[in-house]
Amino acid sequence: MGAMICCMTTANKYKKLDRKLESKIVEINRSSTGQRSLKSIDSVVMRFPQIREGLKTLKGIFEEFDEDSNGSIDYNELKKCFEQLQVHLPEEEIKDLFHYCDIDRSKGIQFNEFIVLLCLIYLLEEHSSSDSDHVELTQLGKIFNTIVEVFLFLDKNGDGKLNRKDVDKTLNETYPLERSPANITKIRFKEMDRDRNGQVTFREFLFGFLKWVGIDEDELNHQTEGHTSEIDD
Ligand SMILES: [Ca+2]
Ligand SMILES: [Ca+2]
Ligand SMILES: [Ca+2]
Repeated sequence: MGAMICCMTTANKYKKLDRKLESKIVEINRSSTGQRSLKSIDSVVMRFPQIREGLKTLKGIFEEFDEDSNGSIDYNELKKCFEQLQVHLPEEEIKDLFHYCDIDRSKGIQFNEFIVLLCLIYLLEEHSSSDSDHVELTQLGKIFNTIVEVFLFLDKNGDGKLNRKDVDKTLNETYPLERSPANITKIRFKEMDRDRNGQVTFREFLFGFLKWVGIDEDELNHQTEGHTSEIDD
């Protein structure tokens, strides 16, 4: 516990962002009641190919902004990325987002962290008045909306975070069998809850979900740490 004190300021900033996202999710939840297309884990899993396709588009964007092709986007590359996507945020907020998404503290935004970052920006900026400013982000919106839908499917009480008990209950209702997708999801849930407090925030969910969809294993992620890419295009 004592060791945590040194990270308090950062932790507080994370909490602030967590709360911001939480209320955003609650807001989306309220406004979308009655138009849910996901009714079971099966219907969630059936979306995976579509989500993977969307992620491929994102991979292209990631590579475009990773100017030195070292497999991660550093702070300056991120600032350029925001400029291009016409995301206007104060320096301080960009810094916070950068650290908030650099979950492995590797001093750079890797592909999975980049997806999380864009998704957060999309959610937090979505309803800004000048919609035409965010053409690219809006195009990406489809995939982010789907991810939010999955989250809402699991967030039965609609409080913007996932509780272990609720998730287990939901999944047992839909799938009582042991080797069911539900059981796999339970294991996933455990993985998602990074700080093991029994709750999964949207950020925790996003990282876990990307793993679940399979971007860590498949062709989307050919990160070669320590090597520079030999493919030149
Ligand atoms: Ca880079
Ligand atoms: Ca990182
Ligand atoms: Ca947690």
